[in-house]
Formats: sequence, structure tokens, C-alpha cells
Amino acid sequence: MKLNTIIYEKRDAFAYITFNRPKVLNAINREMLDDLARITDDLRRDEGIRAIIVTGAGKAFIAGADIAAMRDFTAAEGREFNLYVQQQINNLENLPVPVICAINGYALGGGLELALACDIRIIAQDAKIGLPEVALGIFPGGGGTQRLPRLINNGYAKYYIYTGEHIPAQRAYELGIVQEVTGSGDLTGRAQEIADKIAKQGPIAVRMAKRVINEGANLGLRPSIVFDSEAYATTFATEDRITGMTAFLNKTKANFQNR
Ligand code: CO8
Repeated sequence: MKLNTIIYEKRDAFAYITFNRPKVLNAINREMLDDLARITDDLRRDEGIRAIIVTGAGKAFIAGADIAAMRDFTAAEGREFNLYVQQQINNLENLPVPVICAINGYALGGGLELALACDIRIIAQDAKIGLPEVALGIFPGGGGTQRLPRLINNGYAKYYIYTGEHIPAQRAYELGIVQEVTGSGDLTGRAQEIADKIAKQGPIAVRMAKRVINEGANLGLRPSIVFDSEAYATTFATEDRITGMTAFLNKTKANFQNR
């Protein structure tokens, strides 16, 4: 797969997505969205992948959508680009296996919005995140107005969206936006440790858990519980369920077969 704006690698049971336009702090343009679409399309079909790690090349994660490209858009082009951003962020969110976002530097605007669609976020101690779009006369249109208030206290979400203030790593952790702060040099290693741990679990169980959590979030409690029990029954019918429970009782490690 030839990509110009993203480095895409697979090793063992893992996929690595590295946004790679470092001269503009990995700002998102149409080409990057095209590349991301091809990657998510590939990942949706790959049953061997157990976890995905997303990060940025150079000193930023993603400093937002490409302002230079957006400035000259007509209103119609702006709307079309916005829908394309949302679609690709949704595609990332809906990948069947967990996506770990390793925030290595600025994750701003569309960059944070993309990070919010990942399953787990960890951040380097010197990184900063934020939704500064109001300074540009727009607001966070990549899903940030919806995902951030669902993740953290509504008042804090509004504070950061209305002021556009950057959020330092430690504060992002206190607010619950990220799950862990690491030393700058430890970020990718820690992301890999989390991925390794996920890969040791029952693969069908992890995929199903992700589906139930994500789909359930869009439903009311009662339908989501029904959906949950149907998915649970599917998992209970797998060979992996027998393998996992037998390994526990035999005090051995489960060798899951993904079936
Ligand atoms: N777009 C285009 N170029 C960018 C962007 C960006 N978002 N961010 C940085 N760059 C460029 C700079 O222009 C600069 O280029 P050059 O070297 O040619 O001058 C280069 O990257 C390095 O940046 P700085 O010199 O500014 O680096 P600093 O370390 O001084 O500052 C900051 C880093 C604080 C990250 C600063 O670059 C900044 O504030 N960037 C913009 C952040 C921002 O406003 N992001 C929101 C963008 S809008 C958005 O994301 C909308 C999402 C909604 C999705 C729907 C789309 C319609």
C-alpha cells in the first residue's frame, strides 16, 4: 500500500499507524484522510491483528486539521471536508480491535478529536492537548463537541471548548481524558506493553467487548443490556471460552485459537 502522509506497519499481531507530515505538525489534509481510509479498510479485514497503536512522527501527534488548506475552502468544500473528517474518525473508532493512542506532542483540534475516538489514550508528560478551533472562527467539528462531554464533566468540556485553552498532560490525566502520563521516552514502549497485554486475552472476547461498549454507548440502558447479553451468548459459545476457563482451572496459560 503506497501512502504519502501516514506510516503504516504491521508486526506480529499489531498494527502501527504513524501520522507523518512533521513539517506541519502532522496537520490533517485530504490526502491524509484518503490514506487513513485505506488503512482502516485494510484493518477491518485483518483477523490477525489484536491491537493498533496510533502516534505522530516528530514533535507533534496532530496539531489539527490543515488550516492552510481549509482557509481557502468554499463553505460547501468546508462542509464536505468536515464530513470526510468525521467519517474517517468514525472508521477508526469502529475498528474491531482496541486502538491505543500514544500522544507524543500536541494533539489539537482534529488531532484531539481523532484521539478521542481511540479506545485508550496515553500521553507523554510534555505533550499538550486541546480544542482551540474557536480561535479560528469555527468550533470542534470532528466530533469533539460530542465525544469530550461524554468522556468528562460537561462543565470542563465546555470550559476547554469555549476558551480553546491547551490542556497539559497531567491535567488531561486528572480530567480523565487520558489514562496514563508517561516519560517522553517511555511512550511507545508503554503503548506496546498495553497492546501486548490485550493480545494475551481471548481475541473474540476483546473484540466483542469493544463492540458492546461502543454500540451500547449509542443506545439507552435497556436496549444496550439486551444487546450485551446477545453478544455475551456468542462469546460463551466459542471454543476460546472453554480454552480460557480450562487454562484457569489447570493453572496454565490459555492458548486461544480465535474461534
Ligand atoms: N495546519 C496547518 N499548519 C500547521 C498547523 C495546522 N493545524 N499547525 C501547525 N502548522 C504548521 C505551522 O504553520 C508551521 O509551519 P511553518 O514552519 O511553515 O511556519 C509548522 O507547522 C510548525 O508550527 P509552529 O511554528 O506554529 O510550531 P510551534 O511549536 O510554535 O507551535 C502549535 C505549535 C501551538 C501547535 C501551533 O502550531 C498551533 O497553534 N497550531 C494550530 C493548532 C490549531 O489551531 N489546531 C486546530 C486546527 S482546526 C481543526 O483541527 C478543525 C478540526 C475540525 C474537523 C473538521 C474540519 C472541517
